[in-house]
Amino acid sequence: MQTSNARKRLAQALRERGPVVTIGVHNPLGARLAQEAGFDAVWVSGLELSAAAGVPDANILSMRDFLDSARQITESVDLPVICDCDTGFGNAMNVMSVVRQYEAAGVAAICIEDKVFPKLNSFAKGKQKLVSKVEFAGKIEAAKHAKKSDDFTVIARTEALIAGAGMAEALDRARAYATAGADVILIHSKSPNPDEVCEFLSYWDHETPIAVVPTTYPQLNADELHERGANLVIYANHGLRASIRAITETFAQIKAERSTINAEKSIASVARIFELQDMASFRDHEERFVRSDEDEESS
Ligand code: SPV
Ligand code: MG
Repeated sequence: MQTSNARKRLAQALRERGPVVTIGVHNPLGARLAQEAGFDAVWVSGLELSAAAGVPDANILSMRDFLDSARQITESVDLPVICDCDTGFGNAMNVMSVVRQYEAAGVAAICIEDKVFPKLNSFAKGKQKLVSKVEFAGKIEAAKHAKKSDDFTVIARTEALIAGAGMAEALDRARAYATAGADVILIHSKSPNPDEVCEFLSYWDHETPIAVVPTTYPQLNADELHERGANLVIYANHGLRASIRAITETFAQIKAERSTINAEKSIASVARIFELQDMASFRDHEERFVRSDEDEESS
């Protein structure tokens, strides 16, 4: 169960400048696997939530859809939960409502990005349109104004490099968002190598911690990114990609062999599912609390 402790832990780790290493999830099962693997936090990915629903990552799912998933995940793990909130689902007023609801749901952090609504996933071909710097700074100030706890983290993500607006624009926006009160700046990049992100990090001259999403540039590990100035490293979608590969192969094998005899060797057992559902404590509680008149008569 998520508590204010998890929120505090994340805020503290960021104050100590990390590295905080987090992995993308879209449901409580993924979050439990992330917790078991020892990640510092989970990233509730808009791409993963959308893909799991079978729709593009383009604000097809609603804020309520995202929030419902965030709440379920928050209730299932002790880890800090960092939620991708796309553009904040509207203008600064929508952002205020988002912050109030996500904070009430117990999440540790939200991330909003400086693109127009509806957004399109950063790796999708097509125009990536930015809102103005002043408009987005207003959204960050609104988020900070709406939050109740000092430990609730507001991450401002600039898509300037994604939109092809250049390094100077990315830095200018990041500085403006830091000045507006963002707790973390996320610099996103779709470059096939870490050079532009490292260049950004080398120029960064604010105290505000930096988050990176090394999806297209896996050449540097989390510690190497940290050495270059990144404080929060988000492996945004690797669980989803691992599961797509595993399910595709297993389904093909079972279909081809018309049997599960070989597939059994490479898939999780039912006992493992029960473990992840915390079946043992369920059965323990069932034993203690579920009673009937027949039990009474037989005792
Ligand atoms: C997500 O995981 O939804 C993200 C990261 O926002 S990305 O897919 O790289 O845009
Ligand atoms: Mg996203």
